[in-house]
This record gives sequence, C-alpha cells and structure tokens, in this order.
Amino acid sequence: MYYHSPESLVQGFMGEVIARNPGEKEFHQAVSEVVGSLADYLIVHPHLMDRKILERMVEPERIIIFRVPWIDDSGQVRINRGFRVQMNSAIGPYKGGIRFHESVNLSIMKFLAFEQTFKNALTTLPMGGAKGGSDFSPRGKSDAEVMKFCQSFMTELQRHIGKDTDVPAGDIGVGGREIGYLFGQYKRLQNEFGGVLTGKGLNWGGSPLRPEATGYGLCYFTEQMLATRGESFEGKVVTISGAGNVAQFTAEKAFQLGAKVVTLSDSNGFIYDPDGLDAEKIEYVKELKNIYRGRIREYAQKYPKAQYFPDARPWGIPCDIAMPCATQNEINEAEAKTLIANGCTCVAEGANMPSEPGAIAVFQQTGILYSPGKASNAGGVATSGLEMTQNSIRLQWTPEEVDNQLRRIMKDIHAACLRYGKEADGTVNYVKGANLAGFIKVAEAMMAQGLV
Ligand code: NDP
Ligand code: 2IT
Repeated sequence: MYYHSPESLVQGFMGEVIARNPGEKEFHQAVSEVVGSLADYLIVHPHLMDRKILERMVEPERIIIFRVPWIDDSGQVRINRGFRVQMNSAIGPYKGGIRFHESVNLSIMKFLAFEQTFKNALTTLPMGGAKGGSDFSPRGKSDAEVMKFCQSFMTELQRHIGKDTDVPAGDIGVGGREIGYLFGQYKRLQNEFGGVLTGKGLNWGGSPLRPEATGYGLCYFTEQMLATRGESFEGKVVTISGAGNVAQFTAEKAFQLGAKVVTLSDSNGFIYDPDGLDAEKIEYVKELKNIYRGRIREYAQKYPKAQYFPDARPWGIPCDIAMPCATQNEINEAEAKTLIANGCTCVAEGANMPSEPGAIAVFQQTGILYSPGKASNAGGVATSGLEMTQNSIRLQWTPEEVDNQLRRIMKDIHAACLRYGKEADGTVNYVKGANLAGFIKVAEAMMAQGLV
C-alpha cells in the first residue's frame, strides 16, 4: 500500500488495524499513538512499508489463552482466563510483566505487549516484548487462594516460557508474593532453578533494587526532563496516583530529591496530605499496602491532617509535577486542562498509557514537559534485564552497582528521546522521540532477520 502523506498513512493503517482487531480499544489507542509518531519517518523510508514492518509489529508473534481452574477457600470451583501475548522477539527473548486484575482482557494484554516492545528497545538491553496476566484479582483473596491460583496459572504457562525464551515479571496485582508462588511452581514442574521470572526475592535470584526500580527510574528520568529547563525536584509539589509498587517508590525517590509529595490513591479514592509524605509516612504506606493489604483511606485515619476523597482522582490538587502511577486512561482531557490551569508544568508517566489521547494533546499543545510511560517507566524492565544478567553469570551485584546502571540507562533513554524528538523550535516531543527510537531499533533487527 502506497501512502501520499503522513495523514493518509495513519488513517489507512489504523483503518486496517481497527477492522482486523475489532473491539480492542486499548490496543487501537496504543497503536494509533505510535503510528502517529512514525508517519513522517515512514513516508520517507518506503522500503519499511514495502516489507510491512508495521503490519508485522502489530501482529503478535504468538498469543496463548488458557483456562485457569482453582478452588477457593470455601471449596467452590473458580475459573479464570490466562493470557500471554508474545509480541516481538526481534531484539531478544520475550520480556514483560504479568497483570492480575479483574479488568484484564485481550485488548489490554495486546496494548501492554505492544508498548513493551518499544519500551524494552529503549532500555539498551536485549529484550523483546510480551505481556501476560489474568482476569483474577488478588484483592480480598487469602494467601492460600492466591497461591492456588498462581500454581494453576503457572501449570499451563510453564510450557511457553523459559529463561532464554520468555521471562515474565510483575505488574498490577503481581508483586513479590505472586512472583514467589509462580517461581516455586515453575521450578517444581521444570526441575530447573533459573532466571525464568524477574522480581524474585533477594536470596533466591532477585536483583537488588528491582522493587524500587520503576519508581526510582521514573524520578531519574523526570530529573533529566526538568534539567532541560534548568529545574529540579527541589521544592516542587508532586501529585502521584496509585499506592502500589510504582507509586510507593516514586514517592520515596521524589521525597529524597527534595519534592513535596501530597497525594496517593487507589481505585476507591485518593488522599491529600498538605504537609507532604516524609520517610516515615512512606514506610507506613508500604506496610499498609504490602503487608496488611489495606486501602489508602486508612492513611487519613493514621495522619488526621490528611484528607480522603472517595471516588475521585488526585488531578484537581494543584501541583508542579503530576506522576500517574496507577493504570491506563486515568487522566482525561478535562483533568489535563485542570492540571495546566493549576500550574502543573511536568507530567511524567509511571503507569502504562495513563493519559487519554485528549489529555496528551493538551500537554503537547501547552508545551509542558510530558513523557510517555514507555520512556519514563522503563527503569523497571531495565532492572529486570539486569536481574537476567546476574542470573546468567550467577552473581549478585550490590545495590550501588544496580543503581548506577539504572541511572545510566534512564539517562540514555532520555538522550534517545532528545535525539529523535527534538522539534525545530527547540522543544522536545518525548512521545515522538521514544516511539521513533524504539521503532528504529526493532525495525532494523526485523529487516536483518528476514521475513519471520
Ligand atoms: P500495583 O498492583 O502494585 O499497584 C497498582 C495501584 O494502582 C494500586 O494502588 C491500585 O489500586 C491502583 N489501580 C489499579 N487499577 C486501577 C484502576 N482500574 N483504577 C484506579 N486505580 C487502579 O501495580 P504497579 O504499581 O506495579 O503498577 C502500576 C502501573 O505501573 C501499571 O500501569 C503498570 O502497568 C505500570 N508499570 C509497572 C511496572 C512494575 O515494575 N511494577 C513497570 C512499569 C510500569 P487498587 O488497590 O484499588 O486496585
Ligand atoms: O510494564 C512493565 O514494564 C512492567 N510491568 C515490568 C516488566 C518486567 O519484565 O520487568
């Protein structure tokens, strides 16, 4: 298919994607954002279109969908659906997290696997793209139920993964506890102790700083963005959504870098603490969420100066920097306008695709610093890549060594965004920069490897 203009390319290509993948709205959204960034480049590189590189990139190499039967504590039979989308292995083994959440469906799995392919290419490490998960939610389940579910899930998944084939990790609803149960079952079935999952415990093959890595990396990337305008975290008011892995360590690093973090949230509401979260309060949140598996509203009971807002998101609270760290499509166009009207000058995404297209347009039109998740949250999977390296050489590095590598990687990703995303007027389009840099690396590998 020959396209005369970038606009006709986007329209024609998206028409085909939508017709071929009906109803997969999150997948359409993720592809549309990428294709929009690539169109100018593709028009002047027609050989990539001739070889249908883009068509191949939106067609997963393999999708596995499977039944996950288990028995709950009351003796009832439960059936969930398991997924693994192995999107692209051009630059390394499939790599990407596993999400356990009631909303999980094929569209969400495909959007996440697609994003992961570009993100992993940006990390500078050799990792392909994948994502998996289930419509099972660990929330409200006992440890025994979570273990039984994980064992059943892995009983099927183990056939399709391996340390040099596909290496899953955590995501929403999958943290250290779930990775432990999944790893135990894999090891038992395969009789092999290896780096088949990342996010493992420190004394059984895990990497120092993997739990911290996504949030810390997000802050290192944001520091780089702020530095382009001669600014830093020092004295800035930061709003964060989510209260899970990414949100907790984003809050911790932002606080360490001198910011005042005033919000956290979960799917029921958000807390606003006008005094800001300090080290002790962040420790409390970690304990509340990771050990007691409580709700964020309990924060306002523990710290009465904080207010809890049920059924609301934190974007109405005035801030300098907003860091969405919960889930996809959690900032809409109206919320983006409110953020800007209240003086926000930087939005750095910790979650995957947290901003709706209308919100992204607002950020870009007003010229604030805005980074897409696939660039700014790549520190998590990058540190997973470092965990794979440590597993391969059977060594464990120190936290300082891993932190230095993480800082270096986030700097390199930022530099790649500048290289490919700098506009004529000197501003940086981080969406374009990240998409183009990731695309070129994967496309070149695909071209070199022939039609596979
Ligand atoms: P967690 O499960 O640890 O925490 C998720 C948090 O987001 C919880 O506070 C949860 O609240 C909230 N949340 C989840 N779904 C929704 C929803 N539909 N609406 C509102 N709030 C919601 O997950 P992570 O912190 O690991 O992941 C957060 C985001 O970061 C995701 O987009 C993930 O894909 C992305 N990410 C994660 C990485 C990692 O290394 N873990 C790496 C890169 C990106 P509740 O308890 O109410 O569900
Ligand atoms: O979205 C992501 O990058 C993750 N959930 C982390 C994936 C990984 O393999 O560490």
